[in-house]
Parts: sequence; C-alpha cells; structure tokens
Amino acid sequence: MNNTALIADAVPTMPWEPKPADCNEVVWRHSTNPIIDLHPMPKARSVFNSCVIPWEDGFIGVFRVDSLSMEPNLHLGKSADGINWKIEEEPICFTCSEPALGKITIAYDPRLCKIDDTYYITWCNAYYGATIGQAWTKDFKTFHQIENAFLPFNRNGVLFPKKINGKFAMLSRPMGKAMAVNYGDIFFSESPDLIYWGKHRMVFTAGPLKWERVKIGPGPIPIETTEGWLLLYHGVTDTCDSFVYSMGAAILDINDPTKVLYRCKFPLLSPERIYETAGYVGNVVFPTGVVADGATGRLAIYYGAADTYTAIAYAQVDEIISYVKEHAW
Ligand code: BMA
Repeated sequence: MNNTALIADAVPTMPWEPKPADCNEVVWRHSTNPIIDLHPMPKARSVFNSCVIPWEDGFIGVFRVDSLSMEPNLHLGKSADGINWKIEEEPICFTCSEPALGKITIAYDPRLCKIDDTYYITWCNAYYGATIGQAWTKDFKTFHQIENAFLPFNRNGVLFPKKINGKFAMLSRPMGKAMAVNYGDIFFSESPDLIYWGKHRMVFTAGPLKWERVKIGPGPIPIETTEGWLLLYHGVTDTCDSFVYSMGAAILDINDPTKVLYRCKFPLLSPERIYETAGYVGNVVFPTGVVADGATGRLAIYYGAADTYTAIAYAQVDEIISYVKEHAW
C-alpha cells in the first residue's frame, strides 16, 4: 500500500541503500560514491551535473560530458540499475529547423522531464551567453531542438513534470553576463507551447542564511507530493577564496508554485567527502536528477560532485518533508 506523501509511479529497480545506523542526517550518500569517476570513457574527462529517469526496464539519462579539451556537451546513457552507466561516446545529435539555434557549441547541466508521453530535455545552452536550451524526444533516438526558453543570461531551466493550470511551467535562474557577479535567484515562468514563455515571477531569492547567501538555483525536476512540490535546489556561499555549493529544500504550493510554503534553513547535503571537496571546482554538491519511487517514498538524488564526478544520495520523501517543516524559516 502507498503510505507516502510522494505522488509518483513505482520504480522497483531504483538504486537504494538503507540509511546507515550511525547516520543522523535526512540525506545519506551511496556507499561507493562516486558512481562515475574521472575518464569514464576514452574521449571524456569527466561526467557530472546529469539527469536520469526510469525507462523501459531500467534507466536512461542525459549526461553532461566534459571532453578531454574540457568542452561540455550532452550525451545519452543507459543503465539497468541506475548505478552502472553506459554512456554514448558521441554527443546527442539534435535536429533543429532554426538555423540560428541549431549549432550547439556548448551544452551543460541537463534536466530530463517526462510530461505525458514526451521526454523534454532542458539545458544550459550557449547563445550569446548562457540561456536555457530545450528539446524533446519520444524514443531517445530522434531529438528535436526547439527555441531557447529565455534571452541570455539564464541557467538551470527546470520543467515541472505536469502542466500547471494548463500551461508548461519552468523554474530558472536568470543571471548577469559575468559568471561570478549578478548572482541568481529562482524564478517561475509559464508557457502554452514551450516557445513563448512569460508571466515571470520571482519565487525566492538567495537568503540571509550563510550557506545560500550568494546565489540559489533550482536542482532536479520538482517532486510532486501531497504537501506540495518538493524542490531540491543549490545554494551557494562564499569564502575568502571560493564558493561552496550545497543542496537545500523548499516546498512550493501545488497549484501556484510561486508560493513558498516552507523553506529549510539548513542545507540537506554539503561538500564533505573528498570527491565533493576536491576536483575541477572543489566544494561543489550540485543536484540535478532524482528518481522517486511512489511505492516506498524513496528518493535517489543524482548530483555532480566538485564539477568532476557523478554521485548519488538517498532520502525518504516523508522524512525530508518533516525536516523541512520542522526547520523552516
Ligand atoms: C554553476 C554551473 C555549474 C557548476 C557550478 C559550480 O554556475 O557552472 O555547472 O557545477 O557553477 O562550479
């Protein structure tokens, strides 16, 4: 019987490890993290900030693969268990009827979202600066690129897995031109057709709490629950010489996600393990994917670690909801 707040299909084959007896946290790490190490295939330096989804009897994912020359692009991967991945050597080839958009030079931090019978990929796309690229597929064989959602500069375009009030809905993080200034807050936008996006509304801004005071951005596709949309997001703080990226959580109203019902004052996962603290960019925990099992309320959260590795963390949705409510600010 389904006795969890999670509203999702059952995923009996999803990756899972029970919480270790000595763990007092709401989120715990997969015991053999990282699941994707450096140089996982001949032409790749690293794979991280990627997104996976149940597919046929196993899982499929769109991966950020940084090449040997460090250019990021999007590659398809398949897995039977969600842990051991076979990632294609060549980037996804998108068809696009718009010559101005069709030549992808840099693409990173993909999200993969199923709405009805279609899979949508959104990513950080280079078009006179970072903006949100969009494409769809029904079979993971042909991929149709459509318009960018927004003008530059924007990062982290995260679709909701259902239309809201009859419209496609997206969270994103508008930003300034330079990478390290004009920091980001989380905004909501809606569209009748994925081409024309509007009704942009601020959802929440980087907060006064130190761990997320510099910038925030939406993480994986929002998780539908009886309590509202559970949003995992990244929050960034600064130190004397760098940034620290952690994962936080908030609960948004189910019919009007611009309303924040609860926002947790503590991060749920921060860089602590060596694969999170040391790498191409140290001290980065960057969640971009989640697999949710509606039968048990289990979550497997996929996150990029130190802009170098792919790792998994686990949680129970009901435990996260209680924790967020108990520690809301
Ligand atoms: C963000 C993006 C992510 C990256 C993170 C930490 O702005 O560039 O791809 O993981 O910074 O470097």
